[in-house]
Amino acid sequence: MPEVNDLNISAVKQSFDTALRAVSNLDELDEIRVRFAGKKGDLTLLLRSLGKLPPEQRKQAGQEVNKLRDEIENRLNEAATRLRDAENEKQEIASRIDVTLPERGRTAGAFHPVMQTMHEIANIMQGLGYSVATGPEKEEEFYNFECLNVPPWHPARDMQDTFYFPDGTLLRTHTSPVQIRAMLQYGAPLRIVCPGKVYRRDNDTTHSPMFNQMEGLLVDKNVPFSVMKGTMSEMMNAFFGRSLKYRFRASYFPFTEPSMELDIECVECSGHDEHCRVCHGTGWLEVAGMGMVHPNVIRAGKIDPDVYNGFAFGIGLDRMAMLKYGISDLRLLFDGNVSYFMSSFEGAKSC
Ligand code: 2NM
Repeated sequence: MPEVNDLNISAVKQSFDTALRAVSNLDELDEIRVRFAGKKGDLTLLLRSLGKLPPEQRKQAGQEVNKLRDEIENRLNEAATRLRDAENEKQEIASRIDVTLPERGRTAGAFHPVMQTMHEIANIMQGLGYSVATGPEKEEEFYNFECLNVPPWHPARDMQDTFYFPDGTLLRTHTSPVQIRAMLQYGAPLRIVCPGKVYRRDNDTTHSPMFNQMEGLLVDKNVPFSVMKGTMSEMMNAFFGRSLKYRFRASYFPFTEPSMELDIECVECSGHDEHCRVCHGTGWLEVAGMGMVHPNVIRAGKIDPDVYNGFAFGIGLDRMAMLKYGISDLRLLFDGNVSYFMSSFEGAKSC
């Protein structure tokens, strides 16, 4: 049984001092409060044992224990305030936004290969003085066929080839109607390219019911055939980034006379691979149709065909994108499955 005397009081004071100095958080402080100021704590024991002192010592010892109790309580409260402030500050610092951190990386979006191709060719043609013109995808038979010298009995007008609406309008089968509209709106001379979506009733491994076209039209006085050939070859050279071999073949379109088709050397094998998957061993790729614009078409554009002539061309942007970017299957351009493109990460682990 400890006796209440100077030694015991100062022993409690000393162990409180030591304990308080070691405290680093509020939980530890609570333990100390229980140990010293709690119901069964050291101070209570001291107070209880006062009764066992001889009466002449009791008063002084009582005063000292009370003094110690006040001191312990004050210092516990002080420590609580200090620790609470420290913890608040720690939390506040942890939740602070560090504006000096570098920004998180962000992956940039990318153009679809067909749109990339569309922009590349439009830019090339703008370099040759052409403007870009656009028009409606839902068209009138008049602009899509009539003005283009396609007679009503022509098989291209057939329900089998064209999407018609019940009211007789249709989804344009080419962007040529935009060129008629441009001739009517701007007259001659004229240099335009018309990129955009076109629609045909076709759906197999090499044909999509919607595809992208770029047509071009130049109307001026005394436009020679050679300008058409030079324009087409320069355009292809610029697009593929090298000087290619060309082959112009006689062809037929209702809206041009004479008409040609353009073959370029195979961009995959240059004619050196008899098993080439792109040219199938022919060495040539059919890339464009063109011709000198038919006088009836010039006239439909309200331009005098005795004063003005010109040439026009059409190219399929989807096929151009596939050739330039090595895309082997047309369907890859139109479905949302990107796994084909992800396979270009060499050695990537598939999980
Ligand atoms: C082609 C082939 C040949 C063409 C004709 C016209 C217009 F409207 F000026 F008469 N635009 N595009 C044309 C000519 C298109 O695509 C294979």
